[in-house]
Amino acid sequence: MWFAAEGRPKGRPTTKVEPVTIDVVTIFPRLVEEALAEGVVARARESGKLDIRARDLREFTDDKHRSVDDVPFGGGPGMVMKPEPIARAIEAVEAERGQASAVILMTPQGRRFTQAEADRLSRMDRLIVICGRYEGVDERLTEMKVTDEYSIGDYVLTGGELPALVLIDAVARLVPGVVGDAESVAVESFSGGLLDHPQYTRPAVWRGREVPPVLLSGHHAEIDRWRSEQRRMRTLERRPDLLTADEAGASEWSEPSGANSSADQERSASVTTQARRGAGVPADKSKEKSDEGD
Ligand code: 4FV
Repeated sequence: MWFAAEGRPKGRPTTKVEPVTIDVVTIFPRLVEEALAEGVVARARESGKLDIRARDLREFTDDKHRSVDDVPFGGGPGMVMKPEPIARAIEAVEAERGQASAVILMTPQGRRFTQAEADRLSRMDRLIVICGRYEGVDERLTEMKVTDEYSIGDYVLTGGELPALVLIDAVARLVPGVVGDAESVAVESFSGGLLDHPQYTRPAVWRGREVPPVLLSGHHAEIDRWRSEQRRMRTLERRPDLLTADEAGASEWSEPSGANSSADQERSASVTTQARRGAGVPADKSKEKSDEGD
């Protein structure tokens, strides 16, 4: 249930009456509990903004070996997680908490988990997260019960617990009131689709290395300008895939007055060309110095 205080800008309500509930179905409940026992997420659990519980999958088995996996039909290496224990775990959680807003399976076959997805999930009331192990989960369970399959990256882990913890951490910090200063959640990497600007703190000179003077200038407009240029340049350089074609195209933003050294100008020119290539924008011949140097 959301409760938006009068007069607050539309958009993200500031307070939530009931806690966001997240139930994690796993064969290693202690691993999950340990990881959620420190820091911002632990404090949010104590303050009742988050109600996160690890559910031991073996409690939902009915054979004396409490088995959660079996051999794959069609043969092949490894084991597959049985559908019934997972289905019973989900149904038990929903009987206790009400129907889930989303039943999430962490798997390399899922769509890539992103900040936008974290934002979407953080607006929901009840999440159930299934942690796969072995070769994965029986497909019939996924078809019957799972609403969202997410991958945290194109590599294979030994289990879905760490991906589940990544998702929980990314979602939890977006729940209103979990991170003290909402401002820091509002402006950060990927919010606005760009990488973050470089950060500096005291001392102003560290081992002979200075902080960019603009940051010590007190000119907030100049500082904001420098930071947004840094965000754009870094994104062009490191993650042109994050930029839409015209953003990469429009990267020939006019040089800020003085904030950037000639080195920066040089870099941005070459960066622009690279990025245009990265973002699949045909190279602008006139700009490019041909290799023949004519
Ligand atoms: C994974 C990933 C991942 C695959 C086999 C668990 C493991 C085992 N999950 N993003 N990458 N899962 O590697 O989400 O079942």
